[in-house]
Amino acid sequence: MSLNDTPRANRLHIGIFGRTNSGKSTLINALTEQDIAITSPVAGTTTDAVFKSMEIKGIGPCVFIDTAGFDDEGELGKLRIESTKKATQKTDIALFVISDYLAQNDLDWLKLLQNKKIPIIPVLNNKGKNDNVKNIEKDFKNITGLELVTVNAKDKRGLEELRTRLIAAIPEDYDSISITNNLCKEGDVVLLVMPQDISAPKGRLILPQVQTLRELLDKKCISISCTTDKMKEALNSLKKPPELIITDSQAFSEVFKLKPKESKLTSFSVLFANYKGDINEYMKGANAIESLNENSHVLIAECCTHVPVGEDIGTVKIPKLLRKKVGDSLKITNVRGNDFPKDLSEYDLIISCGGCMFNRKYILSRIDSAKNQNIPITNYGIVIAYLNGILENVSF
Ligand SMILES: Nc1nc2c(ncn2[C@@H]2O[C@H](COP(=O)(O)OP(=O)(O)OP(=O)(O)O)[C@@H](O)[C@H]2O)c(=O)[nH]1
Ligand SMILES: [Mg+2]
Repeated sequence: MSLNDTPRANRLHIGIFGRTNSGKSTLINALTEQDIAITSPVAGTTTDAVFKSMEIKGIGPCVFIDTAGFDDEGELGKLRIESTKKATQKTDIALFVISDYLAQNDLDWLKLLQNKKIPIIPVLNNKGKNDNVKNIEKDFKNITGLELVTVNAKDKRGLEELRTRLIAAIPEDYDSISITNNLCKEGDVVLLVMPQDISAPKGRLILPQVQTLRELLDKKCISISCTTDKMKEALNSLKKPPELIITDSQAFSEVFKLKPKESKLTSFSVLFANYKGDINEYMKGANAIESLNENSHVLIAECCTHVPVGEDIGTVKIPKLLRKKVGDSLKITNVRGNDFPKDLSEYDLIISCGGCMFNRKYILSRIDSAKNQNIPITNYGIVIAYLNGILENVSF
C-alpha cells in the first residue's frame, strides 16, 4: 500500500462468485478495464481468491475479490471451495456469475450468500452461446426471485447496467460509519496521546492513528498530539481542557491519571472496536473474564501478520495481564492473519485485535461465528481497559 492510497480495509469489497469457467475473471477485467485477472478456457484457472484494489467510475475506491469457481470436483475442488468461502467473509456486495441455466451448486451458493445477508447481483455472462437468454432470465427470476443483469464480459457489453446495479447495492450506511462518532464535533479540541515506543513502526504512525487524525481534520476538530511524557505540557498549553483525549490502550492508566475531569477519554482500540466491530458484544465478552479460571483456554487473534517487536500486545502484554488475574496455568493460544479457527468450542474467551488491516465485514463475521457458537468475544483495547479497572471511564 502506498501512502496515496485509500487503505484497502476501508474500501468496498466486491466479491465475484460462480462456477469455474463462468467468466468471473473476464468480468473483473472488463469492469476494471484492466487485465488484472488471469483467464483461460481451463476450468479452475483461479485457484485462490485474488484481491485487487481499484477505483471504479461512479463507485469510487473498492476491492475486487476474484474467487475460485466453487465446483467441488476432486481435491482441488475442496481447496477452491474453502478459499471461496473465506472470501465471502470479506464481501460487502456479491456479483453472482452464471453462463447458463442454474445448477444445484449455484443454488447452494446463492443460499449461502443470502444467509450471510450479502447483497447479491446475479449476472448472466452470455458468452454468445445462449440464444435463449430470455428463458434463462425468466427461469432465474422464477426460482430465485432475483433479476439477472445480462452482460457479455469479453465484448464488454451490458456493463453500464451492471455498474448501475452495483451503485444501487452499496449498503446505505457504508460511508456513514465514523470512528469518533458523537465523541467530538466541529471546533472541539481533541488531544491525541500517542506513545512512540519500541513497538511503534519506525518513521510513521500506525493506520488507526492516521485514520483517526484524518477523520478529525474532516470533522474540523482541532487536533493536538503528543507523547505520554509531554501530556502535562500539552494540557498546560491549552486555554481549557480538551473535549476528548484519545490514547493507546497501553498508555491508558497513565493518561487517565493526568486527565482533566471535564475531558472524555477513549483509546484507539476502543474506537476501532466500535468502528470495525460490535462494541456491545465486546463489552459482554469482557465480563466473561470474571468467569475464567486456571483451566480456561483463551484465543488471542491478531489480524496483522507483522513480526512482533518488543512487548507485543497480543503475545506478551495481554497474556501477562490475564495470567496475573486468573493464574499462571491459564492456557492461551495466539493466531495471526487469516488463521481464525472455524471450531471455537475449545475456547472460553476470544480476544481479537483492533482489526485495522481487515474490513468491517470480516471482523463482523468473526463476531458472528463466536456468537453462533456461544463463545464470548472481546478485543484488545476493551480487555486492557477492563483489566486496568478503567473500562467504566472509557467513552465510545
Ligand atoms: N466468447 C466469450 N467468451 C468468454 C466470455 N467470458 C469469458 N469467456 C471465456 O470463458 C473462459 C473462462 O473465462 P474465465 O474468466 O477464466 O472464467 P472464470 O470464471 O474466471 O473461471 P475459473 O477461474 O476457472 O473459475 C475463457 O476462455 C474466457 O475467454 C464472453 O463474454 N464471451
Ligand atoms: Mg477465474
